[in-house]
Amino acid sequence: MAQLNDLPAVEAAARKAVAETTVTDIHTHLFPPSHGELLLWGVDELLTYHYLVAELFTVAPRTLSPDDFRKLPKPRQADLVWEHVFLRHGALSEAARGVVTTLSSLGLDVGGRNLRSIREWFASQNVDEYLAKVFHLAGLDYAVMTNNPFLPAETACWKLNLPVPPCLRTALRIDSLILNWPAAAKAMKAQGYKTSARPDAAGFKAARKFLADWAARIKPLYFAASLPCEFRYPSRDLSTRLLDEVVLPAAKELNLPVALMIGVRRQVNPALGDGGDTVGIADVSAVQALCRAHGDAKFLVTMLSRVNQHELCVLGRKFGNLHLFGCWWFCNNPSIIEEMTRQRLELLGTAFTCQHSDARVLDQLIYKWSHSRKIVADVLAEKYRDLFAAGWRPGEAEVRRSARSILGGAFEEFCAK
Ligand code: FIX
Ligand code: ZN
Repeated sequence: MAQLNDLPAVEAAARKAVAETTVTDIHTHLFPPSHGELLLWGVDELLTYHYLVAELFTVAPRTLSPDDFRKLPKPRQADLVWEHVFLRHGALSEAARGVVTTLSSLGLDVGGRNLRSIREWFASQNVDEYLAKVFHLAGLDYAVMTNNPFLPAETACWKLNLPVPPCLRTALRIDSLILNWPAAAKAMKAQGYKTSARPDAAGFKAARKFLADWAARIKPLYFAASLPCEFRYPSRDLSTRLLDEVVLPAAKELNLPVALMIGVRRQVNPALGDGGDTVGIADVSAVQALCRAHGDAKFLVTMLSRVNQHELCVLGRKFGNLHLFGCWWFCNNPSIIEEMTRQRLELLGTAFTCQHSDARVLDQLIYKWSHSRKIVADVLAEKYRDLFAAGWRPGEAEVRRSARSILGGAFEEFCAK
């Protein structure tokens, strides 16, 4: 193994490794092109991303209400975001800069600020070819979708057995099964399962069958749920019984990890739709209790609050059935990605997944990964600089292995164990 023998070589190798490593994006809200309008792409979807719509209403004139905004056609909504967030307020936020990075990476003249010509370019794109182009530009092997078996718009597509490109993998999204049994029971009943609003043993048995059937249909890499910051385990809430008697038995049976995304406070401002959610400090000991109570289950965990990160990171070192991933949502900002990645490398080595995109719009893969790669590259270079100063002499392959580990390799290893 050729060793790297000077500091600049080690740092350059770390940056090169992160820049060139193929990434596995373990959580997105993308869909196959064959699922039609479920897959969002193009400049108008980029501009009306709920992050940017929320920003719009921090600067928009009071004469513009979210209700009026939502009634407008998508291009008109995009025009308003472009005008107020970009042209009048300078596009400095991470979400706004993201649009600029994406358009520039596609070779479009964003500096000219001509939205009409940008729109014309997108109108000339073929979605299947464009999907391949975006995955190539972002440097991804595959991305994991969010597939909700309780939503008729989604289940209808799966029951038609439409084509799914290999670069898109599935995850079974089960929030309502944990948080809202009556709604989940109703949806399962509509699909022919013997469930009722009363959470009983027969209903739980049917729900386990529902999960197994959907797993057989779409072959998910994991079950996933986002949970509120008030989530507690164990508790007297029904959620504890649903985890213990439905979700975890089904997951263990299928040897699938359960991804928990914890810390959201949904709909503090419903007028903003998806942009109306916020963050709350969650209870890390709920994760601790789950890992202990279900030592034979695998947990993928990310938390929304910056305040929870250190405690969660330490916990990540206590349980082999716990894998931490991503700088989720309100943590997906350069200053916090840097802090979280440094802390995780210091406490966990490379046994974590440093980021996921959470892309809701296909094109976002381009900026979410180019922005994160840069920060992760700087932090990894810094850590290798310190390791080199201590006397370790890594080879280039070893550095590449570390980069791949935190960009998807460790996730695949965890899922396979
Ligand atoms: O629960 C989730 O998967 C969240 O990522 C979304 O609900 C959220 O709206 C989002 O898009 C975050 O980036
Ligand atoms: Zn998400």
